[in-house]
Amino acid sequence: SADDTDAAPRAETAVATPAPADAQAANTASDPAEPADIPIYGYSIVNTYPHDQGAFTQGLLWKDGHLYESTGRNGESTVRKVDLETGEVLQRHDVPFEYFGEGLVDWNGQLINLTWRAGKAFVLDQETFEVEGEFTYPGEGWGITSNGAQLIMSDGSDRLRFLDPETFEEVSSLRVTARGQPVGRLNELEWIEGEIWANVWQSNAIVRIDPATGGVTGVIDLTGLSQMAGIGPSRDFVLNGIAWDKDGGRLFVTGKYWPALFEIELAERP
Ligand code: DDQ
Ligand code: CA
Repeated sequence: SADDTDAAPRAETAVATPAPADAQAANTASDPAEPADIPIYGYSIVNTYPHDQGAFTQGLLWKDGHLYESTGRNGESTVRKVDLETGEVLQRHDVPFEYFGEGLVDWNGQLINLTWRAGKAFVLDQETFEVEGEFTYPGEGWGITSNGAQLIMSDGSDRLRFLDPETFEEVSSLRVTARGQPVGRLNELEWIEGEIWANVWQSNAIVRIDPATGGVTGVIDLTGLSQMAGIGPSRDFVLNGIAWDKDGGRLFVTGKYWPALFEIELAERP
């Protein structure tokens, strides 16, 4: 499929993310709707785990003691249940070749898997991995998560859509901004303690978003983590995938085709 090669050509600056600098610069503007300073966090690695180097990671989540992951690219798109410690794929669903798989969210005993440009999502049973249904949506599908009441999806722009989880109708949407400037390329999502965290595609940044205003309340600069995984500068093998174990308070991140997955903690920057 043409989708495979359809990513816009990018300068080699992709890995040296502009996001923290943008957030820094944006701090000079004055918008009373957003905090005076957007904190930029570093990170420390708590644990390193193996990750399937053949996984073009699109969605990542933690549920009932396991990781669930979706992968992309035509012919490589899957939904998997993964053992954290070994990285072993315990269960796997292959998405038909014509679809480029995208984000993944769990909802009510099911797993919902987006596709990039087909405008279609698949609904799988979390236990059996059988496809039980599907739904359509306008535009592209990138990341997806849930606030417990609605599904929240990204499409590569600065807009997040909130969907009714029963009808899949859009109920509202949110523009994401840092000091009033749009923050685009929002990709993999994770609902964490009342915030939306998002990977910014082809950057080392995760942004923390206030779901009430769309304002970015913090930027996590994960520069250096791909190197820790053994991945050199690349515009394809990018940071992507955030999972939150809310019971254990553990934060997991990985990247596309990375041989490692990390538990990290945020570090305050002076
Ligand atoms: N998206 O998932 C961010 C929406 C699109 C990714 C497009 C990647 C194109 C192919 C990458 C080839 C890697 C060797
Ligand atoms: Ca996620």
